[in-house]
Amino acid sequence: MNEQAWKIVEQEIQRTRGSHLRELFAADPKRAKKFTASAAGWTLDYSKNRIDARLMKALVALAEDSGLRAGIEAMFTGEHINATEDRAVLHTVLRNFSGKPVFDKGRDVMPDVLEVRRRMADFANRVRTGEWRGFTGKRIKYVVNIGIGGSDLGPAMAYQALLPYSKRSLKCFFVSNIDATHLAEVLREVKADQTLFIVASKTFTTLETLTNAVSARAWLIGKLGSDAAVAKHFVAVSTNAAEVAKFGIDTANMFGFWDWVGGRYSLPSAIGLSLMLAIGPANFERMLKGYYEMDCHFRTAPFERNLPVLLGLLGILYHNGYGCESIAVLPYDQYLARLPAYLQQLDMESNGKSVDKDGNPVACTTGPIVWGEPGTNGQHAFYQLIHQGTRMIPCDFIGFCKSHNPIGDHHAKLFANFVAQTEALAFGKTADECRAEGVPEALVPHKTFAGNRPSNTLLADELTPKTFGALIALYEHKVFTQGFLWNVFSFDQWGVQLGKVLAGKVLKELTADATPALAHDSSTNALIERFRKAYSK
Ligand code: G6Q
Repeated sequence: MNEQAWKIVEQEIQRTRGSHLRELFAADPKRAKKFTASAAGWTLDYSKNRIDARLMKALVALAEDSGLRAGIEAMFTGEHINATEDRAVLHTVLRNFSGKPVFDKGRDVMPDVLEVRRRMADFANRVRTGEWRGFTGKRIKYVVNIGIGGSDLGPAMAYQALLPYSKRSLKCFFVSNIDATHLAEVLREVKADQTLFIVASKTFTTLETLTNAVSARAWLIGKLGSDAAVAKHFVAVSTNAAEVAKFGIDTANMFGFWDWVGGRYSLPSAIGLSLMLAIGPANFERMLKGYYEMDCHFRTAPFERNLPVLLGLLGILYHNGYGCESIAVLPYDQYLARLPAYLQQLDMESNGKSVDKDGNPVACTTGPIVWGEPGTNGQHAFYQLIHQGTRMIPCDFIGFCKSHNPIGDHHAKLFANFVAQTEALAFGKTADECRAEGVPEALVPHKTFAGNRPSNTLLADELTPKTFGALIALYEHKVFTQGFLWNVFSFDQWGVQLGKVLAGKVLKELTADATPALAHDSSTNALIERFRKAYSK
């Protein structure tokens, strides 16, 4: 971070540290209006944060003086900002509706992007209309996406989020874990002659995905009695045509993407094929347009009104200014139940870095711990700690004015909880208020709420493909903003790569016929020996 600008932020934090949100709201009736900004169907009310105008100005100056504007342009224009892999970071072109070219290594990438999307739409339409049939001539009723990490979390989360827009006669499942239970339980739910498997893997070398895909293929052939069935029941999404062909999937049934799409940013690419099958190409495009609207906003809006930049700066305020280690994401919408898990990967894999772009240890902590559950469930579980625990946990509350399921007064009750929680966190309850309610003196300390606990409220009219796309782009760019200010490389993931090779050696030792000479520590050796004994029985 720009040291000079950060010093000023710190001074402003010192100045405002003693203020309570109760006083800040009382002093300024226009506070909510002052600290609200909107874009792409979303309104961000950030007034219930420990901020005032001067502190916000200092934060915005931090972004400006750190060169964020140029950083954003570098990403959108295809500079190789993923330097450790020497790659561009161009997930934004997957939803570029400007009609303008975008270049990587001197080549316009837009024609390829549009061509893959056209092929995806064509395929999705054929499956959805029943033109594409299974090996025995039956319509496809089940789609099983086999992938993990970035090739799973996005489509799985989005399928659930956009269920109201999906074709209900087509059911999607997502298999990721190498634990055979995951695959086995899904296979119990589907019928081989009506199932389409999508093997989704950027590299097409990931152990979990290939193991699951091989087992799924054996199951299918076993059920349908012919190797020829694979052509009608397996398609692939990958950047690696050679490995796809080696696996036995005709590359005519492969949907490609490119090394400049990071796994956790790949939902709008062909990795979203299962989602497109479910919601149809038109809704998929509406989702992309939501992403695009937020992209344009991020690229052009002044920082003081720029939603991703504001979210990023407020996160930095708490993370680096107040030492908060985690943030809670609390969607008040059951359809967004998997959003916290998705954002966990997006944020923690991108900014969980401890060296800066020059390879030196970072000067400040990076990457918050992201967690959460949908409201109101979380209220009956972990909110206690947020309200009265010893830690400060900034929260993002996400909600909608309208419900897809307007049954009775459910939605008003949900919304009442959504709003009331942010109010209670901000204002708390004083000891005097407790006494006025007749709380016995001995219980007053237990029933007092300090308040002054920060939250953002993100509100849209309705969860639609468009507002959904805009929401995901908002968080992508928030993560970009923070990674840029922390001066870390947000688009590599060497820790994940490490995991991909670690298990290989142990696997050989677990399954070797002859007892291997084990040279690990005594704990690891004992665990391997115990497994070998049980495995050989
Ligand atoms: C995402 C990560 C990681 C990746 C998975 C799956 O940004 O790189 O989660 O998506 O490891 O990788 P493949 O798609 O190559 O199978």
